[in-house]
Amino acid sequence: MNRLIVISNRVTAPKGSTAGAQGGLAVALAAALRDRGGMWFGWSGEQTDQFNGHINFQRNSGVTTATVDLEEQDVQEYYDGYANRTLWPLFHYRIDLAEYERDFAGGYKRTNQRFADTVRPLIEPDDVIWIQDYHMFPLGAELRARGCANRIGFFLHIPWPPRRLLGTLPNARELVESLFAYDLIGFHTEEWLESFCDFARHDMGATIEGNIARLGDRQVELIACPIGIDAVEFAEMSKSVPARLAYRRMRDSADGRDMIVGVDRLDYSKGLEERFLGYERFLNEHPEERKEVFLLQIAPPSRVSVESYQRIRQSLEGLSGRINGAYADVDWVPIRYVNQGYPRDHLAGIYRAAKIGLVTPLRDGMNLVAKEYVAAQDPEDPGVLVLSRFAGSAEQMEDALLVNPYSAEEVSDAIYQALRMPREERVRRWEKLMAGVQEFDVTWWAKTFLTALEKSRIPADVGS
Ligand code: ADQ
Repeated sequence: MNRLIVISNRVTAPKGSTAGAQGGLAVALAAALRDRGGMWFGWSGEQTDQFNGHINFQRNSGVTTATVDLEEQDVQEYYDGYANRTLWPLFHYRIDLAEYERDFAGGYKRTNQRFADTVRPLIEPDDVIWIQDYHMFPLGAELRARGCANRIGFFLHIPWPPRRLLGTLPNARELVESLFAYDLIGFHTEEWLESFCDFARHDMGATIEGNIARLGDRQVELIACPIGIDAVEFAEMSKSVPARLAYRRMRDSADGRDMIVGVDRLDYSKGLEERFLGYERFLNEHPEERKEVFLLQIAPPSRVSVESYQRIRQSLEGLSGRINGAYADVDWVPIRYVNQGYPRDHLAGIYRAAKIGLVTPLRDGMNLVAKEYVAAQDPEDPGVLVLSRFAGSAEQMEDALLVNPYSAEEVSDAIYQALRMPREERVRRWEKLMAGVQEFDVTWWAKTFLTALEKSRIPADVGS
């Protein structure tokens, strides 16, 4: 089997023996790396005065990681700038928040060139290369320009925007053209894949036949390959001692009330404001339910140096404060709003204690919280997943209560329906959801993508 080189912005290979303490993605990629040998390359997360291309190699649990430090300007323009202020909002349909700055675009290109210069000497002729996510769109083309003829795959973890939105990005065509350097591009859903084809066809003049897109003398294969979680492991984790303790803590503090849970990075794409408003609507429309439920929203801050993230945080503080002020009683608070992260095993216990998992992003590439919530449930008495139709996971999770997250009425109705749902129906829905979560787990995802990449053609034209 050929060696595998995984390249992503941040490298999160497992450090200790408890794989469950890490995210599913890290677990799956680390497993593939252990099977095949190779390494995981990316940014260390550290800054240095001047970029020097020094690689820090480490070996943990059978996985080699290779990381480089970036200089401050790279971090500002490439990571905080183009990745998080330009591409992230645009690809989540928020052109109102997208900032188009030449410096960001320049820093993004420069940093990808630096990654290419640094990793190129580590690549052997038979290695298979797998690049992850929107931080690194042009990396494949940069490697080709350095004579790399290997199979190179790319996976996009976020949505692909509609062509009219993407058209607002200066140099959108250049960015998309660079993607034709890959042999295979993976998306979570058919919808994102079709949006890509739409732009490639209408704005670039590419031809699409089956799952192959052609542009000039280049061709790239496309695949919809939804990521999953490590389902068996997560279900096991929900029965662990820390999970049981977290479960007990929640049940005791709930004092007989039903808990609704939301768990998200604090990000405007996750629809947290709309979720609070939908819940407020529910409280308003069903006064008799008021003291029977509460919403636990766990939202650790992310990307704190970006202004739009500071604004959403302020707005949520205001909103939760207002709703609590309006509805709380001396012995009940409607929203418990918590800004910290929890270990995954605690989270599993919290999910299991919740009657409803409320997952209502406005746009999400996939959304793994929906899958984790399902995997953590008690098969005899499972909770109900309320899921946004605009999450990639909705394509696979039709047995959830699917809602339009922009409609406070729909969110309110779904909460009411979920609270009233008879146990038989909960079990029936959960069994179907769980079967999907188990079958299409994260190992399936990595295998499916890598198998397709192995089968894809060797590029004909390298170095142009
Ligand atoms: P994210 O936007 O980060 O990922 P998501 O898929 O929900 O979104 O993954 C979040 C992960 O962080 C989950 O595993 C969750 O358990 C964990 N997490 C969230 N809040 C936490 C907390 N308070 N404490 C501990 N852990 C917490 C991006 C895309 C998604 C896509 C993934 C994977 O935006 O659409 O599903 O990549 O491709």
